[in-house]
Amino acid sequence: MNNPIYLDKKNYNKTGVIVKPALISDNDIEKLINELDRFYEENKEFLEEGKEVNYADSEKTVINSLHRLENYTGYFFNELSKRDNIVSLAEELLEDDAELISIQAFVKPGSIGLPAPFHQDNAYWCIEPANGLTIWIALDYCNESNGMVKYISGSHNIGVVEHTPSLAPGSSQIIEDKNLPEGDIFTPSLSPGDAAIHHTMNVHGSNPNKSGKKRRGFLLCYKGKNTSRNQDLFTRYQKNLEKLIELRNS
Ligand SMILES: O=C(O)CCC(=O)C(=O)O
Repeated sequence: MNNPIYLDKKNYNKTGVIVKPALISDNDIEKLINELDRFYEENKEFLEEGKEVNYADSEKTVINSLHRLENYTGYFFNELSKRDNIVSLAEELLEDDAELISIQAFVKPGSIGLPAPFHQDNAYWCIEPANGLTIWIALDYCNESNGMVKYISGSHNIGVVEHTPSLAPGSSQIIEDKNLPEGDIFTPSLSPGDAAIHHTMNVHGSNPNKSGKKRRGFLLCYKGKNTSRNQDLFTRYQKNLEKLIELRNS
């Protein structure tokens, strides 16, 4: 493990989410944006809709989210996922060595950016014990007005919440309103380069972006080394995803 850095871990343990200002620089942001564009241009013909890319418009011209970027190499985002201060931050919160589980980008466009219904990430990751986290890095000013992620404080401590299959692009499993846990809803206001970090069991989601401003987030997801994937649950999730994509396209 790398040297731990100071962080209000007590608060993270209580709420399941914490903000780390200025995690990456302006230069990093510019590079990331350019590299996400390059990635899309180089791979767009082969990307699987529903699994690797989701569009905000029916003409499929405006990207809403990119997933499974960890399966590609040679981009700046691979380098960033290994950067010392970022891995140390993950390790301090995980209290374990950090292993990258996925790289994603929710690059919600202005006016037509899609919502992400409430969910727990571990409904998708299926890791046991549920020791994982997402570092959500702002590439724009992000707040309630442009659909920043909202987190239910303390919800990572209540166990698995029932998820329902959903046709929402990028969110194949959601928590219906009637099953939402109680707790204060926290929507951080981030400047470009700041990060919001949430526990894999934290219930979170985001509203549509109806503002005229972009709301782009770059996500690095890590799990503790001492966790393993529950293959039965993961296979079930993947099969459900296939069925939902078929339904969505029919
Ligand atoms: O960025 C968003 O709007 C959604 C992010 C999300 O669902 C996640 O971090 O798991």
